[in-house]
Amino acid sequence: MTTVHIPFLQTGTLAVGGRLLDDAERSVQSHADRPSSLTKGHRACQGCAEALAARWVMDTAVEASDGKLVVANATGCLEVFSTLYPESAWKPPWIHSLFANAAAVATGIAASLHAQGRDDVRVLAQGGDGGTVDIGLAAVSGMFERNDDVLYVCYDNQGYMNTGVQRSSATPAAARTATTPAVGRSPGQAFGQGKSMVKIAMAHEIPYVASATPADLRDLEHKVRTAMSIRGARYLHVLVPCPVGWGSASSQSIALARAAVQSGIFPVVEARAGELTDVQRIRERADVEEYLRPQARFAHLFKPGGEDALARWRALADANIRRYDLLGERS
Ligand SMILES: Cc1ncc(C[n+]2csc(CCOP(=O)(O)OP(=O)(O)O)c2C)c(N)n1
Ligand code: SF4
Ligand SMILES: [Mg+2]
Repeated sequence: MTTVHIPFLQTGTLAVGGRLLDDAERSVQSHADRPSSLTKGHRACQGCAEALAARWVMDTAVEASDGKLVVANATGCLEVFSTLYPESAWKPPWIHSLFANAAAVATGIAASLHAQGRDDVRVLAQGGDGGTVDIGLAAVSGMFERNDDVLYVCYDNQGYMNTGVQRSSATPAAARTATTPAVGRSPGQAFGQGKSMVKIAMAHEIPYVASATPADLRDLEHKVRTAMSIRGARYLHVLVPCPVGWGSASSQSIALARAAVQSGIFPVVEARAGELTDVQRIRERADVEEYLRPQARFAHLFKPGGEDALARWRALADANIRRYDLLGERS
C-alpha cells in the first residue's frame, strides 16, 4: 500500500486518528488492512466501552499472532451482544464457554494445540468482572498457577451487567446496583476491603500482568502486544465504563475512564513475575467527584448524608496515589 504524506498536525499528541502517520507509527485500527475482529452485527449499547476495548484487544492480538488466534469467551455482555443466534460478530475462531470456566476452556485449547505441536497458534480467554473476579476465579487462579500459555483479559464494568446490573465483588463501594439499592444507613455496595484482581494476579507471580482503560487505546494496544510477545500465563485487566449499569451518558464513557485514572481510582500498571515494572503517572490530577458525579449509581453521594462516603472515596484515591506513587513524588 502506498502512503500519502500529508502534514499531520496532531502527531505527538494523544490523538489516535493516525491514518496519516507512517505505517510503523499507526495504531492497529488505523491500518487499512486492520483485522476488524469484532465486526458488524453486534448489539452493544451505545457508548459501551467493553465493545470498544474488546475490539482493540482482539485486533491487536490477531495481528500479533499473525492471524493464528483462538478465543474462549465467558458468558456475559460481550458474548451476548456479539453472538445473537444465528449471527456472530467475531471473525477469529471463537468459543462461548460457561460463565465460570473461560480460563479452563482456554487452558484445554492451549494444551491440545501444544500436544499437536501447534505452538504457533495463540490462545486468548476473555470475560467480564463477574466471570473473572467472582465465579471464574478458581479457574483463572488454576490457569495462573500452572502458568498455562494463555492471555486472559477481564473487561471490568464493575457489575453483572448482562443480567440486569447486579453487584459483583468488583462493584465499587457505595455504588447502587439492582442488588445493592441506595437505601438505608449505608446505601449501595458495602464498603468492604475491595478485591483487586490485578493484585491477585501479581501474587501468582505470572510472567505478565497489566491494567488499562479505553481512555488510552494506544496504551491498551501496547499492553496486548507486550502480553502476546510473552509465553505462559498473562493477565490484562481493562476498566470499561458501562452507560447502562453506571447510569452515565453514552458520550461520557471515555471521559469516565480517564477520570478514573486521573483521580487515582484506577491505577494503570504493568508487572512482571509479581514485581511492578511500570506505573502510568497522573498527568492532570482530577478530583474523585469528576469520576463519581456523572454516574447515577453514585447520585446519593451528592445528597445530604453522602459526605462520609465521599470522604471515604477520596481516601481510596489517596491510598492508591501513595501505594503506586501515581504523582511521581518518590521518583
Ligand atoms: C452458573 C451461572 N450463573 C449465572 C449465570 C447468569 N449470568 C450470565 S452472565 C452473568 C453476569 C455476567 O457478568 P460479568 O461477567 O461481569 O459480565 P458483563 O455482563 O458485566 O460484561 C450472569 C449472572 C450463568 N450464565 N451461569
Ligand atoms: S449493558 Fe453495559 S457492558 Fe453491556 S452492552 Fe450495554 S453498555 Fe456494554
Ligand atoms: Mg461485568
